[in-house]
Amino acid sequence: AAGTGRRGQPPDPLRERAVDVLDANWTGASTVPSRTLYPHQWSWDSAFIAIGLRHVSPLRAQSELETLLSAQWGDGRIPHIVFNPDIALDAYFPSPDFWRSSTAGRAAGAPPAVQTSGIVQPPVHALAAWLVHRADPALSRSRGFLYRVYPALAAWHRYLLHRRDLGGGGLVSVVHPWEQGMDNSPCWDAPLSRITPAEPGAFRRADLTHGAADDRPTDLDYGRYVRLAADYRDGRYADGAGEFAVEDPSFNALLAASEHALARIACELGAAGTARHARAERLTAALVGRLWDPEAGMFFCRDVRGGGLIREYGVSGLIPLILPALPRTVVRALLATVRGPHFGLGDGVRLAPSYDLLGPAFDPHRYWRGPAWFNTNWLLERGLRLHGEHARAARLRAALLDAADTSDFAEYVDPYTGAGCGARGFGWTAALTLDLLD
Ligand code: 9YW
Repeated sequence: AAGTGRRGQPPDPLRERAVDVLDANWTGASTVPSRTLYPHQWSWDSAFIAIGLRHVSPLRAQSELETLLSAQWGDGRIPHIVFNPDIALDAYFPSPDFWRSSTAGRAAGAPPAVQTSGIVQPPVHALAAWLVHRADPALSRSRGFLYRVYPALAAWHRYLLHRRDLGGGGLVSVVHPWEQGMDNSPCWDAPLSRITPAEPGAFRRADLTHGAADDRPTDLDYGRYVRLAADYRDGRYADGAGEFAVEDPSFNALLAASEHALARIACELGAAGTARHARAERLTAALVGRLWDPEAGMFFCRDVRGGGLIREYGVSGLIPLILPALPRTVVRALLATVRGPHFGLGDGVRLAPSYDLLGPAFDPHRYWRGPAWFNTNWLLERGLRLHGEHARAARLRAALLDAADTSDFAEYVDPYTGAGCGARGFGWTAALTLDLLD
């Protein structure tokens, strides 16, 4: 696509560079988040990547989601990683020989021919499928795209709602910090502190070969991640028994948004979407009922195995802004928190940090403990627009485009300086740049 402008416009250099990143990360059937750090297919990355790819190649965007769904398990779960068999085992840890999906996951219906992880990631997929369809409805209809993905997406949501309501209040629990996607967020510190870490000698981190140690989770974090994942695997990926179970605002808000999208998909296929819209509204009400703290004006995580609400201001608690049925009082209070001292959006920082600027654990460079990420800010931009905050949304959009440009599509950036951290040429950063440009 290099050198071509959109709709007769002159070529936009940022757009061309974003397209180049997605081309470089494309493997033929899906897109890797990063050639160096993450050389396989990741679940929520692929959803965000498809949302951007639809502006370049709706066909590739459809394939991205179809490839992911072809690795779905019989119980409905969409695994967080689909491994590329051509990549060396030691390029990423934990590798397929750790997860052992085709044997340990057999009872849960893991596919026999493709290797995957056994945990999940946030359900952005139905939202992505709907947006991809809308980019080229004629192509989508001619390929039966929605007709084919709808049952898989419905089974995915069913898995989450039926097997993962570990708190019994109508919300989904994550059973590992990697499932929520914000790996080392301070929100996990309390529930993780109860987990006995795996022995340091029992595994070898591959991430430190490509990423700076100061920008990454610590060895102690990794010991606990490994312990939790190994226990889940050794229990044959059955749900309910694990020591870690947390209801997270972002994960559940994305499920509700995707349930609204699934309702639209059902309508497009000639069925009624009413029951799905109603379910999305019930999820929204459960989010408010179980995770909203009116005094703080914030959604918090709930530690299902322990101490109730975890009063840490993680960016996850702002993501419910994407929901249309959020009560007006909640919207108003949440918007004040976005602008207030904990996140400082538009007043101190141009991009929302992943964690509380005032929090004792805040670190502007360490992964999900402070840096600003593009996917969470893209979601916030949508939320601001949805609730009529157009000027704020426009400023956030401009800041995102600027940060993507100057950081060379970094994985995350210092929220104060915009300096890039982690991998460059990062998949969802490039994809969401394309979406914002269109
Ligand atoms: C890891 C791929 C993934 C993202 C997660 C992010 C990181 C993997 O990278 O996790 O090995 O730490 O936290 O959200 O999907 O980009």
